[in-house]
Amino acid sequence: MKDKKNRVFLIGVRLKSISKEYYEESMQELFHLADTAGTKCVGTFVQTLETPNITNYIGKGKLEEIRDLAKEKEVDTIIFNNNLSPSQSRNISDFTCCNVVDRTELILDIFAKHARTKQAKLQVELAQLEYAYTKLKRMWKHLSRIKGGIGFRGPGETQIEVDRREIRRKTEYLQKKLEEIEKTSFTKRKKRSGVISVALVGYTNAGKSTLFNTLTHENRYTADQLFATLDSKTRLFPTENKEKLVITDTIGFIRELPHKLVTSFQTTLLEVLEADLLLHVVDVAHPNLEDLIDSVNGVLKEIGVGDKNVLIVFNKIDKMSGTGFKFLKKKLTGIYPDSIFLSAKDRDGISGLYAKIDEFIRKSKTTIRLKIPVRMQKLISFVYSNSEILVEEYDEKENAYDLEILIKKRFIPAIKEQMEKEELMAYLEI
Ligand SMILES: Nc1nc2c(ncn2[C@@H]2O[C@H](COP(=O)(O)OP(=O)(O)OP(=O)(O)O)[C@@H](O)[C@H]2O)c(=O)[nH]1
Ligand SMILES: [Mg+2]
Repeated sequence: MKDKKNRVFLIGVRLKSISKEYYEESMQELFHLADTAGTKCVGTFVQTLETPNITNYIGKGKLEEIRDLAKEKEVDTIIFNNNLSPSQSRNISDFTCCNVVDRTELILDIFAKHARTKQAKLQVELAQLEYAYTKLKRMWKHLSRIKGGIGFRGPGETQIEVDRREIRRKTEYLQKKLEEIEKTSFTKRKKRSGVISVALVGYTNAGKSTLFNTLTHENRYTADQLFATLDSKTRLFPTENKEKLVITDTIGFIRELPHKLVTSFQTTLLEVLEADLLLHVVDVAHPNLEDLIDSVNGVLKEIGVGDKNVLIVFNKIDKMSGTGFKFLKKKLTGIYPDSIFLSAKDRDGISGLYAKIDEFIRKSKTTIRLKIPVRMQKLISFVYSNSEILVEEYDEKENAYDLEILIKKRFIPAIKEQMEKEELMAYLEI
């Protein structure tokens, strides 16, 4: 979907177990995705089924209707709100003479369109390969089922094995390249490890980049599009008590994105993994915001974010008004006590965010005194690179540094461990 606008149909199969409202909203999201991908939607079809049709995903009658209308309306691509198996894609494409794209492929297309940096491009390529690999795996399962397994070693399998090997080889190559890029960002992150770091996370289009710009006076690209941001960016931003802080804007999440694809962005997401505080940005005007919060929490869990400090930022309050909003605000504050309401666009409520961040900084750092013998070089360099030295004296008698430092509380257990090993606990004053 590059130059000219493809005319598309959007197709969804709602399983009976899923509510109508939820599904309608998810079709709305598909519409937004299709629009972001640069297509022109000229029709939408939704069919409710007990289970998807194995051959065509949707019913044959519906597919006939789609085929006839596609011809009449000059539609060349049909986009599914579900993920299809390779054989389903092929069957539908053969029957309708249209290009068939499933939900994940559409998202990957947007990723490819929006990738600017080398890192983002590599990550997208990796994600595409991961998805191709899963599809091949499903195709192989399907083939072995229809051919009956025993004695089956036909060309189909051989080709799939060759393809799988090729994909694996390329995946490894891309991972290596990404690791090289990661080495440089690791050095940058290490340099900042004494500074409090905050990462913006949230559903795509929640307003993360807008908030990033508001806080840092940067001019990062923002748009009413899904996945406008693919690469992460970190900047210093001053707080009211002049404490140094870095903030990172990063890729948005979306529900039902296959697990593997998220991990392709692991390098970008490292900033999230290592942040001291996460600001989970939520579009408060979204009709299904609690679902979105849950899916973001699901992705955070998947990428290995444990029990980090998270502050929920309900954004876009300028779009809300009246008693409806008053009730919603009360309800949300009840569910998420550690939350804040603001508008990143017109700065309303921003001072409340600063106050919360200042409170977090106060809680997360502490002053300690410690005496480290000069021979403990490793501990000395750890302390010097991860804290702010307030007082530094050299004790000649003991050949040790006498220090007063301001340090993040989370580093204290590591220091304690080292001191314990050398039986120097008396040298530590917390
Ligand atoms: N009305 C209103 N619109 C906002 C606000 N914050 C962001 N937006 C709009 O919401 C859309 C998405 O904003 P972005 O900052 O690009 O969102 P994002 O979370 O970075 O999105 P991705 O990078 O795509 O994941 C843009 O059209 C913004 O102008 C706000 O406080 N109020
Ligand atoms: Mg963004």
